[in-house]
Amino acid sequence: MKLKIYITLLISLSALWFIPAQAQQTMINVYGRNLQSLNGKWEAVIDLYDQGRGNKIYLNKKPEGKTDFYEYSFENGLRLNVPSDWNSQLPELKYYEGTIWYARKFDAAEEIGKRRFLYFGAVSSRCRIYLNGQEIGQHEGGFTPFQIEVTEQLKEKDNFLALEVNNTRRVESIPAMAFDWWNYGGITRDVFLVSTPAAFIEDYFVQLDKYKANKIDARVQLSEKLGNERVTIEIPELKIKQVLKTDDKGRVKTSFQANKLERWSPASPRLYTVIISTEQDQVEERIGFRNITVKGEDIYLNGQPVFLKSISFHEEIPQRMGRAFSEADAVMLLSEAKALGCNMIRLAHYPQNEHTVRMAEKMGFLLWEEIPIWQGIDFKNDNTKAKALKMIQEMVRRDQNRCALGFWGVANETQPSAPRNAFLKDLIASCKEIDTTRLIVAAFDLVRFDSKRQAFTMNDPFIKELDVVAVNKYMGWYHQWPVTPDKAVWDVARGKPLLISEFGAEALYGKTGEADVASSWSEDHQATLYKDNLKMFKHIPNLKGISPWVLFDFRSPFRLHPTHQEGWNRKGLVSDQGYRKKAWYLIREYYNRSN
Ligand code: GCB
Repeated sequence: MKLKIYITLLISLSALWFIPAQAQQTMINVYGRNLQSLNGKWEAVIDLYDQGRGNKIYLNKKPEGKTDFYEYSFENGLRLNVPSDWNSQLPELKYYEGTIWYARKFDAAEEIGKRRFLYFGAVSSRCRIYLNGQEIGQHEGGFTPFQIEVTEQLKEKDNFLALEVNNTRRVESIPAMAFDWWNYGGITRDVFLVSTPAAFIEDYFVQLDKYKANKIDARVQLSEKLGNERVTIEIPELKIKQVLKTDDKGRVKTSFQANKLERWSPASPRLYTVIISTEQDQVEERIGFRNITVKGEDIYLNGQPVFLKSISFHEEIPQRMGRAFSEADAVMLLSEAKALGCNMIRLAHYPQNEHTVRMAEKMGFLLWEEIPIWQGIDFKNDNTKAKALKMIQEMVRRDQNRCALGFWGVANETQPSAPRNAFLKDLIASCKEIDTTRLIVAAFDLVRFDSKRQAFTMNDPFIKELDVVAVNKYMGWYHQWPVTPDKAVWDVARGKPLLISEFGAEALYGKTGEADVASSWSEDHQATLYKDNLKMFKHIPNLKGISPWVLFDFRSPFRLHPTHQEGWNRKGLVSDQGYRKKAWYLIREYYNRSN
């Protein structure tokens, strides 16, 4: 009997050994931890026909005997920067869609009693991770972070870390087969080796109560289910110190008064140092506090109705023709939005890197963050849904303490159907498992002109699930004016706040032309179209914000015109070279006026 148990145990243990771990739940605030950066130059091998895995390239073997040979080597070949996309690093990788192997060696000084994790800010769009010859994890989704514990596998010297990275578009992926931005591949965000105590502070949420101006809600979760552990939450500038004991699940939950609190707002982006500690661990970061709510057709920030002067950008530096990844990149993108007079950014169309989110908060922008449920998603596929539910949790978890985040976006331009409705409802539920304080929004492209009623209307039953309704409406570009802009009556999503989440037109910087001819691709036409749209906005009774599309020209294989587009979406208010177009000045004036 005993022998049988022993054998069963042995079999199940050996089975476990061969199953690669899925990436685990990520720890909160990785930038506040004890880190070793693994950024820098990595070796790389292009593997268009996916031969590397079969060849066990991740073993990184070298011939020893006279008859040995290996049809690969990571040495003396291609070297790629991490973080960065691969497309911008080599002309032949510009359009590359497939697999590239990345590898690097690193030492990791022994830290007795500590746990070690590999943390990836994002790898686009799926990967398998191998450490010292073993597959240790997989991840799918090119815009959210993941981590893998490597305490057992790590050596003091000469660790060999390899990643099999693939960016092939797939029907069942998110996004799916076609999308209006560049399909950048690679290890596009920071990579760290993180060191923590055995039981560490895995997760915490410290934010203002949704409705109260000075009541802070906090919860902390330890990595282990340890009861009766002391957890301290401190906000020294507010003279707050809460000492609590964990329950038997390793959690604490509390609310406390913060009477002298100055709330965060775009005009005054006040942040406080918050320190969470246990006997073994301590994490700190700057956190802000604000209330964001909806009442009727209004959005309230700190109890005051607010008009959202937003803009969108992709995670791309146009001049570099590559992904944005650093704090300096974040400053460049956000400074242009600041100059425009914005109080909000719609991060298009996926969670962008943490540098951007944190810098936006510091500089005073509200944020709308969304996962890339962008047209063409296979809503009937349960696997796709599982990926979406995980992805939204990865996004919400990472940014749950950023008070700048006011809006979780669940979809962009989806068409009503029972499977879509069920999918998006589950997505909202998945988001709310973590955070119920932000406003839920989705962008639709379903506004039509009803000629009988002589009004713009929209029919999508899903809007009842949302706090804020957003519409992308390209009047004068994809849609012709049925009436003059000053006569355009809107009856869309009445009873709820409405945002125009996209409008605009393409213009090639420096091109002059007829202001009423779309195919002039001129700044003059773009400017006229902006003027017309701004006129129309006056007649949208529940309009609570606008977000022109888009701040910068961005690269997109959608855009086929050989001279005016050249693989660029030219709807930017700022050109690919960083020059402001005429329409930029119109929006700046509009934003400066509408205080
Ligand atoms: C849209 C999409 C956006 C596109 C834009 C365009 O409606 O949401 O991702 O880039 O239109 O330029 O066509």
